[in-house]
Amino acid sequence: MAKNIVEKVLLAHLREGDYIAGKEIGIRIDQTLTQDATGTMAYLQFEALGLGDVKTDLSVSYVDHNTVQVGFENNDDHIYLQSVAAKFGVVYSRAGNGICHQVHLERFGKPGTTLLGSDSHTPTGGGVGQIAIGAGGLDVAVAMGGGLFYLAAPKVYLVKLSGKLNDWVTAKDVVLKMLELLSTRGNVGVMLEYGGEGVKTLSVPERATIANMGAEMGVTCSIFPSDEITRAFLTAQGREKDWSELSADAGAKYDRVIELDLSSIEPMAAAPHSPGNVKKISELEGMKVDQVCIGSCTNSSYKDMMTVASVLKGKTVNKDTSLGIAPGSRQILQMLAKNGALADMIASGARIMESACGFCIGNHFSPKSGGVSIRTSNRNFEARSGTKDAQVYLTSPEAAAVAAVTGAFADPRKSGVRYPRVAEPAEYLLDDSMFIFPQPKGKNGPVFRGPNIGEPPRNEKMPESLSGDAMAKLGDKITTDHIMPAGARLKYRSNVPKYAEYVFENVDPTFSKRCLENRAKGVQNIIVAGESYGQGSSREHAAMCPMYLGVKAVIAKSFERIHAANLVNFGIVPLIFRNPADYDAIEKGDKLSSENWRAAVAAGKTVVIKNERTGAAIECGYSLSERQRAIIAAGGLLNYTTSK
Ligand code: MIC
Ligand code: SF4
Repeated sequence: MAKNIVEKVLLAHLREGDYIAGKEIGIRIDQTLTQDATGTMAYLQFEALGLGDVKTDLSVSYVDHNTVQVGFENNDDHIYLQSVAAKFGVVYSRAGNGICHQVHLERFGKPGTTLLGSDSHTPTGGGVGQIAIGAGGLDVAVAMGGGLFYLAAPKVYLVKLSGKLNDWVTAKDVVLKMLELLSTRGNVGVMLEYGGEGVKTLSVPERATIANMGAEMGVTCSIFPSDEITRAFLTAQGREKDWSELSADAGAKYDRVIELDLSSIEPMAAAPHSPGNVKKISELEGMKVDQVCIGSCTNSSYKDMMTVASVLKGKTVNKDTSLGIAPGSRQILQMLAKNGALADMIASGARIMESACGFCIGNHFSPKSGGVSIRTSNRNFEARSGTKDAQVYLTSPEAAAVAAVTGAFADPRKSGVRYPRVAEPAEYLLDDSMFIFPQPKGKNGPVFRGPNIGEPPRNEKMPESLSGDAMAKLGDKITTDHIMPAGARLKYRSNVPKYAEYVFENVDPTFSKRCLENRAKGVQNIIVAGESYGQGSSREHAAMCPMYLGVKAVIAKSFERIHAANLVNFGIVPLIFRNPADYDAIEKGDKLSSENWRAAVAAGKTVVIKNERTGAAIECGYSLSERQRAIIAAGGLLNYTTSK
């Protein structure tokens, strides 16, 4: 039978289950990646699982998220990661080598393979024809140990591209257009497959930009065919041997087909505070801009940087605007340094930042109070930049560079600047000296653990009954940045009791303290939320820290995929209102209870929650496989896996 690309790759990796849309399947994972902010916990859990050396074809540990090294904690984490990588056979990418997704695309991504990463933008690998999926650190730890990764067999949407992008219109605008079409919610369980004649006009880094921001739509991943353009990219990276062809069979079936004419797209921007709040740049023209940040795993490729350099050449950044640029990898930074583009950037007044996540995760470069910041990254959630009332817009590097010079939003097509046509290089600069490849056994020293590095926490077994307080009543689209802020708090990622103090810091600063008081009294904690709870990051701390605070259930109208899986992994039950209107039947502070909920979940039955204040009986369901229900009963995946 004719197969689409997703089916081809998934069926080749299928090890458990029947491939029927919506049913759980277990797939083999060929490659894994971790980054430092999720990685310390992932490797601590990997150690706790006691599975010995990694069993994948390739596992890479990147240090890219938190490289500011304020205080000892950060650097201690890096040394831990380096020593644990050496011990278990993981490649270590040192701080300064670049952002995990960009570097992985350059040096390791391989068409037709599966990649699981403890970061929600792992799907960037779809640009080179990988089924690349973001997951919590514990899922990645299990995959490193040779365990399967479980997901629902997806629905596949074909995005059929035609035409060609006009000058100044970019891959970022394509994906912003996709966000306008699909929005940031309601796409759980979907994989996007890009096809059509228009694909041939897009380079691998452009495809990667598009695949990267599928994460913002909540799709599991996005994948492009592997064709002659892919071959040329891999050849330029000195890896032609990694190339293989990957295309859909004629007559392949899809659950939905979305037609998109590239020539009809205009320069776009995502307005505050959601990547789905898409506008045309022409609607924003003239708005003053205080800050511009160019980089991140979405838009920091060689072409992105060369285009920006050429817009900036011979000009000075507007006096009221501050410009920061972070090239995505050391490969790119070295190329810019050699060909003079870096000198053009510096001469314009741009502040060159490390090749790391930096500004994107709110680690530095926070805008002024109420400031307008244009960023080429993928998320503009409230407070993520480190400034709660900042107004963050997401655009292409082209539009961002033009705004840095003019000091205001400007349609780049009307900027008067000649469009810089940058070709993909025939050869990239190859220098793998900032990777530490694992040595043969017996050559590795002990694992280093600084004082900030604690034990990975475990949950207790699921209690027989639920009886607790609704500690928070939240609206729709609560992101993991709302639940567990990163930025300045990042350095506590390996210290859960400390990090847990900041749960919902920007939403309800008393949440953590109140939960701990309840926990001490033996009262359970419950979170109530609206639609699409847990959008955004894969950070499992958004489940792990609430677990530490004694949260037993989250009742929401709907959940996003990675966060729901993380809740299960830490033994918190993601309950879904059977009738969304019941959301109104609970208020913050209400006492909620459910006798025998453990038995109900074990049997796959409806959980009935009683509101003690009103007497209302609220029916809740869940979207959990039998395996997941067993994990919850055991109090999380760590308990479940070690007991097996
Ligand atoms: C993000 O972009 O939100 C992050 C920071 O990369 C996260 C991972 C993390 O919180 O460490 C993600 O996307 O998964
Ligand atoms: Fe890093 Fe930002 Fe990409 Fe997350 S989205 S991996 S913080 S660059």
